[in-house]
Amino acid sequence: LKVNTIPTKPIEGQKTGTSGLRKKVKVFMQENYLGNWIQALFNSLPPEDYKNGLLVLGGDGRYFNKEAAQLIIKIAAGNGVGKILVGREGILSTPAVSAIIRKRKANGGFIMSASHNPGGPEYDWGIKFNYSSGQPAPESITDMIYGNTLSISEIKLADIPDVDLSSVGITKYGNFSVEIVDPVSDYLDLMEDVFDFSLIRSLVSRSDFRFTFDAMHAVTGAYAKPIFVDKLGASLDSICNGVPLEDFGHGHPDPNLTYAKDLVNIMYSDNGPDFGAASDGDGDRNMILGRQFFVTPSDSVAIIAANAQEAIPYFQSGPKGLARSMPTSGALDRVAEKLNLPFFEVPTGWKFFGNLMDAGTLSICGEESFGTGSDHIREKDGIWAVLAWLSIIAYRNKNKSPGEELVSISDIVKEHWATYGRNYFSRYDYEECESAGANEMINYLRDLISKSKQGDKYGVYTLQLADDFTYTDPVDGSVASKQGVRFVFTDGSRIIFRLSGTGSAGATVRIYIEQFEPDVSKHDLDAQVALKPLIDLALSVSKLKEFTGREKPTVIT
Ligand code: VG1
Ligand code: CO
Repeated sequence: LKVNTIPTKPIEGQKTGTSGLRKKVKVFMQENYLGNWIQALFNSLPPEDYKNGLLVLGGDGRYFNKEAAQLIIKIAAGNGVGKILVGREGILSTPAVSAIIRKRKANGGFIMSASHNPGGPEYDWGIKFNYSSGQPAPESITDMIYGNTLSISEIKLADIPDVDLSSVGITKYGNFSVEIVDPVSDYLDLMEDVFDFSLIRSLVSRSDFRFTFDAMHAVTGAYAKPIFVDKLGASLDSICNGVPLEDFGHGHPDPNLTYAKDLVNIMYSDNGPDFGAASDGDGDRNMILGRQFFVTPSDSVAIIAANAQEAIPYFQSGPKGLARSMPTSGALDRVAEKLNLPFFEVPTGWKFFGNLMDAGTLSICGEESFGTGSDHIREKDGIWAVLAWLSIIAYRNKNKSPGEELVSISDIVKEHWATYGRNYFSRYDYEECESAGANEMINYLRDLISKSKQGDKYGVYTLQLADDFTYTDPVDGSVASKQGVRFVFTDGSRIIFRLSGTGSAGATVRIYIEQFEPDVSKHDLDAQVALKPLIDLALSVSKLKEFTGREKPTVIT
């Protein structure tokens, strides 16, 4: 194998955020931009992690993935990787990459995606590296990659032709080989191990249960038909926007109430389906809707955890432990308490769950940002969440004869609230603010918490604690600081502020608002109504309008 050494120079700003490196496509298309980062990654890994090793490569089908795949394959070969497994047409969802790394005992893998960010020549591209147990690379590695991007001087590029990604099979180039794999089969095998597919089929194929899944023209388009239609008996027309497109059909593939508007309209129409779900660009997020009913992601993970043991074979001996990211509501905490399970609160971003899973103390976890998953892999998993919900509903209805009224999603959620209380939750996003104002606001809040003390009054609320969240990983002792400014009040209410680490332009401010309501007679309020006093408090405490000039959020979930 001939390897060419291409001279290069460092390029500023290649620091990884919450989940990989994300920039506008045009930034990635600059000469050597992607090549520098990939080479810096190899410069950061110990040689035994890749020399003659096995890596996985795939992505969400967005614009620029095909060119990027060819470059990544050549740099991998140039650095002495033995074999690379690539999803056909460059397609692999994030959860599928994690599953394949684990199943094939690969050293790691690349995911070409900017997740829920829009795609196309004017929009975003991104790259993420996952490690040998399928988890996103820890900060110790991503920091080293960043360091190496600042001193890089050459890229090692194998002199091989572009690889045909369109059909399954192995091609050898000296002692390097490329295997194109079906994007679905390993992942589907895993789902069949985790869930009872015949139980789910008994629900999905009922004539009195209507299911709809919106793939948002993103990567789950490749998975939805083989899984929901071919395996589980859903009708073909239950899949919407089921073909992955390079620009996601001009959409914003983020499954929430704002960007998945088509699905929301279907679910809130008269006589809509019983179950609606959507997933994001790379297939790791999910939104679950019942008929005229929205399940918040924070409630979703709590309800899955509470019902997992009876409805999902993978959890038949009960989950080992539960965890959520800090801004996610405390609904899951109450389930952990009742089931007497170990419980963890980690910073935003899936990479913090992996160590706990590897240590055997965590099975089910989630984030408020439409991320739910378990230790079957080391990423959040959109289709897994849909299958988990279908399992719970199927289990609850398995003895119902045709025509008998089925237990619905809203019945299950309301029952859960009656048992555990309801954690009202909402997130306000202010996207693409001026960075300077957003940073000043966070600095102002940091200053405020340093001066505040327990017992301070904030309107009707009394302060329990205010801090900038710090997490010490119980497994490896690593510390992540400045993970979000939080005000926790004595009744358990919280307001939290952080800046997004996944945007590609300006700064996105996120405000998270939560209030616990034990009283069943107050569980039927609209979250915006129930939380109004706290939302007003969050806006006034942060002086958000003053700092950012924004009157209204761009997205409310
Ligand atoms: C956001 C979410 C976070 C999630 C991350 C990656 O990060 O808040 O919970 O883990 O996206 O999700 P941030 O820093 O923008 O708040 V995905 O679907 O992009 O892999
Ligand atoms: Co995603």
